[in-house]
Amino acid sequence: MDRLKEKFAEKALPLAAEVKAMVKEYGHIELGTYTIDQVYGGMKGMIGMVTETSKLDPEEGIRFRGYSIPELRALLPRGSGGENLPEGIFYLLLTGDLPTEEDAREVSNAWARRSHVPKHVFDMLDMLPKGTHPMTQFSLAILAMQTESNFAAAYRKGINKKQYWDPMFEDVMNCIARLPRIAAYIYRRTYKGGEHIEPDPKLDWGANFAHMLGFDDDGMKALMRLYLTIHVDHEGGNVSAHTTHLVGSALSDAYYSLSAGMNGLAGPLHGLANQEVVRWIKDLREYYNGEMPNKEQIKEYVEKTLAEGRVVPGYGHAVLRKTDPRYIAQQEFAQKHLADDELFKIVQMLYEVVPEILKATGKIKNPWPNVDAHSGVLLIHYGLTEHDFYTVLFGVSRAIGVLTSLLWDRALGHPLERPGSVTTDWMKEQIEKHKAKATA
Ligand code: CMX
Repeated sequence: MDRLKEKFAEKALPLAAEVKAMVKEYGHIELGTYTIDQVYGGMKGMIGMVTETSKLDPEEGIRFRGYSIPELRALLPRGSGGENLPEGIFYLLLTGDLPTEEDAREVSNAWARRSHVPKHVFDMLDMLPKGTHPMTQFSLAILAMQTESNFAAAYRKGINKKQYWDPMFEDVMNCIARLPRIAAYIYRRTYKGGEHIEPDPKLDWGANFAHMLGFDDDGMKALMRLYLTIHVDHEGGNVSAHTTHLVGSALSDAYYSLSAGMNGLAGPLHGLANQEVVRWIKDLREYYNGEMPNKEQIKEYVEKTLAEGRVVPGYGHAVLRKTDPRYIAQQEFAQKHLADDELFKIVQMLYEVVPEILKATGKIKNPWPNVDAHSGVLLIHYGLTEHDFYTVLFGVSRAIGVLTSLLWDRALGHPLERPGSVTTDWMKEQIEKHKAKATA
């Protein structure tokens, strides 16, 4: 067994026993109540699952295994260019421990060894119309890799449920290792005439991804490491994480589960918002004849967007109530590397103007920018201008969080997920009963 797998087993199996005993003894303890508002409102704030890898605080933002983004920027191993290696955060999410440089290097090497994508995946992609959205291609390619699932093969043969985590570990490692190659293939076939670039196994995971996309400058490699690190995980309830968890709860393997999760990430209220932000800014500029807009014009355009019943992409969040620390991390990167970039200046102006307008509506719970408000401007600066591709980059990173979580689900023996549902007639009956009780 490799060192990382052994370490995972050492951490996960005792916790599985502990959780089982804990639920047996304390399972009856109540955690809170919930309201009709929450049931109709997308279950926001209702505790409904356990996710070991990260926890989101509305005011402070995400903590990965207890560490905030500013803390991790200081603590995780770095690549050249100063940005953290995504391999490091994977190690942290998987084991709960901070990695050494050697640990991160081992993950890099393991992923390089496991990165071979079966030919039929490329053949399948080549059959799709060129104009197929990159997220559709990405989800299909992940699904096409299901032929490789160790978990599905082991289940078919017959496997003790205590061993589920073992083939799932293999699937998770293999799947993550292959995603940059698949994503780069989609990018090159869609936008670069199908001229593909072979991987360079000497490079770390993020740098190799930039290389296969066709960007060999150090700035883009550093950006890719940052990008792939900060997008990994956002606790369990967001659409991509929850979908992966839900589908996986039927013992669907890592490929089925991740492909489903990516279909959720492809929605404009979730990961697709990163492409929508760039489209929206482009439209804004066109509206003002391609000129650099001033704050008054931006204000006018935001108000026009709201009046048309549309959302301002990149702003708001279902849990966060402050500026997203992932936005701040990207803003700091921009201030360091592209302070004079025109698009960055627009993004900065939006930050000054949008929150006040959203607050004034009186209904938007979080007027502050989220991660997607900033990522496009950085990518465009380094030449990755094809914004329909941006959510695939998000997906490559998000796979790390949702798949490590899925592995923990299998190790801890999480069951089939099956919440109750009711009809509006049932709800009306409850309201009548409540009213009768109040007047009795
Ligand atoms: N622009 C305009 N209206 C917004 C808004 C925004 N940025 N954010 C919220 N609202 C609206 C909602 O649509 C809702 O309107 P109705 O009452 O008319 O239905 C109202 O304000 C209340 O919404 P909320 O409780 O504040 O927000 P939700 O938890 O329902 O939704 C989110 C959260 C992210 C979907 C929403 O803020 C939004 O649509 N933002 C723009 C899209 C975006 O940036 N998504 C990316 C999120 C991060 C990610 O997952 O990647």
